[in-house]
Amino acid sequence: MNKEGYKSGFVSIVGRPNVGKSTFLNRVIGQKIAIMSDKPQTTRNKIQGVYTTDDAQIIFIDTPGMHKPKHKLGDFMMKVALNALKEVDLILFMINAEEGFGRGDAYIIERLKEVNTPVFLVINKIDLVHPNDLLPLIDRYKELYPFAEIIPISALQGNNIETLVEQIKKYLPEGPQYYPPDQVTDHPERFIIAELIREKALHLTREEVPHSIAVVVETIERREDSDTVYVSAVIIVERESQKGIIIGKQGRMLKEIGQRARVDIEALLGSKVFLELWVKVQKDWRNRLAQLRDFGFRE
Ligand code: GDP
Ligand code: MG
Ligand code: K
Repeated sequence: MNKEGYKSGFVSIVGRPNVGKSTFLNRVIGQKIAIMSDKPQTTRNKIQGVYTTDDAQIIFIDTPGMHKPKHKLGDFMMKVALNALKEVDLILFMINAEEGFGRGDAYIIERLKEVNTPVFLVINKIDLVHPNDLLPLIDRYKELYPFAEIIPISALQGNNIETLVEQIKKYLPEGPQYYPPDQVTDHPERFIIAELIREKALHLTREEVPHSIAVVVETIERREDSDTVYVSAVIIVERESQKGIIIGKQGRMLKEIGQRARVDIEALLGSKVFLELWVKVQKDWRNRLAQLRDFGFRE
C-alpha cells in the first residue's frame, strides 16, 4: 500500500536502563504487532515494533550498545549504534522524570552530538513527580542539547502518548508502508520472496533497470477455502522510465516476471501460489533500501 502523502520512517529509542523504553513501546504498539525486543540481541539493529495507522507507519528500531563501552567489543557495538542513529529519521531520548541527570545520560548526549538526526527529549514517569518539578528538569536538559521537541509522558499510565506519536509523525518523511498493518513479524520467507521477484525482474530486463529496485511483499495469506497461498508484492522503482520497462509492452514483462517468480515461490512454500505484482515509483527509494538492509532485513 503506497498512498499519496503517506509517511513512514525509523525511530530509535535510547535511554538508560529502566527509564521505560519497553513500557513505552508496549503502550504505543499495544496488541497491534508482535514486539520483537525479546529476541536475542546481535550487533545488528532489530526492529522492535511497527506502529501503523492510515497515514503513517513508525518503525521502532532497537539500538544496542548505547552505554559506555567497557571493552573493545563494546566499542564496536558503539560504532554500530552510532551508525544506526545516523540512519534513523528520529531519535527518542528517554529519561526518567524522577531521576536527575546522570552519567549515563551524559554519555548518550555526547553520542547524540555526533549525529544530525533530530532528537526528542521524552520525559517519562511524570506520574511520579509534581508538575512543578518538571520545569527545572527541562531547563537542565535543554542546556545540554538542542532537542527538537520536549515531551513529558507517562508510559505506564498512557499520558500524552498520542501527542508524542503525532509529533513523531511530523518528523517522518513520505514513504511506503514497509509492513502490512496487520502482521508484523520478521518472516524470513517474506524477504526471500522479495528477493526472488527482484532477481527475476533484474534478469528479465537484462539489468536495464538498476539494482536499486526494491520489492516489498505486502501479503502472504493462505485462504481458508483453498490450498493456494495468495502473495501480493510491489516492485518499487525510482523513475517512471523504469516502471515502463518493468511493466513492458501490454504488461508482458511484468507477467513474465510474475510467472517465473511464482514457480520459485511455490517451490519455497510448497504450495500453489497466486502472485499479484504491481509497480510503484518511489523517489529516493535507494536510500531507504540501504537502511532496510542495515536494519537486518537480509538476515
Ligand atoms: P527500559 O529498561 O527502559 O525498557 O524500562 P522498562 O520499560 O522495562 O521499565 C522499567 C520500570 O519502570 C518498570 O517497572 C516499569 O513498569 C516502570 N515504568 C515505565 N514507565 C513508567 C511510567 O510512566 N511511570 C511509572 N510510575 N513507572 C514506569
Ligand atoms: Mg527494555
Ligand atoms: K545531533
